[in-house]
Amino acid sequence: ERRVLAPGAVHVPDWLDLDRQRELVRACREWASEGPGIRAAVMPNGGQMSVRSVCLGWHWYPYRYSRTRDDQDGSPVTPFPEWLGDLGRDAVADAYGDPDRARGYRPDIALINHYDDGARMGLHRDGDEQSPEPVVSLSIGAPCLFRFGNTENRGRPWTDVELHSGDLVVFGDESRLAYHGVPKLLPASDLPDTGLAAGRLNITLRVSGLA
Ligand code: MD3
Ligand code: FE
Repeated sequence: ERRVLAPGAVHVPDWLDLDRQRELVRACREWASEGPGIRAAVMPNGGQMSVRSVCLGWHWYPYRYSRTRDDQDGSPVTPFPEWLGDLGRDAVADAYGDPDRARGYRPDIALINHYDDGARMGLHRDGDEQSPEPVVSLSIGAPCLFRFGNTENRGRPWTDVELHSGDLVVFGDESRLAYHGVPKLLPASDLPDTGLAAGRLNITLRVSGLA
């Protein structure tokens, strides 16, 4: 099942089977334990983000990318593994129903966000990548309310969508620079046993366009 949210934005509910979700949780636990660990980024105004995150390939901190964790201990970022790029290509092919569209898709960044019950992400645009290639979003664990806005401003119109464990969303074309956010997690009942103890995991794959 594919749901087109807007031109270039496609939601594929339950795309990841349970084995894939468990494999990703295991990998994220490993990545989160390397170096300085999984941390909440600090905004230029001094405020801390409520999600905790870890990056592969390129390290993001507000609002730039670096090969080293410049806002933490300066250590080199964890490499982006080839198998994750393969997963991203499969995701783009399935979401757009077009293997040709996916053939040249080579993500080199993964941003892994963990939300605990109170965490949220305000409406923002992802503009730090130099490439217009799509963003692949994978959700695991507790469901959330995802707000998909317009490309002009933080206001209406927006569409509220529930994202559940295993869901894929691909954001490309005209939707690549749309405002979006996560107003809240939703009550978790009957969650699949992914190995995630609590909260929600979101993995986004991106193309940096950086050398
Ligand atoms: C729409 N993450 O990491 S994923 C982020 O669920 C981020 O953790 C949210 O926003 C999360 O930047 C939302 C969905 C998402 C990701 C990137 C997008 C939607 C997007 C880029 C462009 C448009
Ligand atoms: Fe974002």
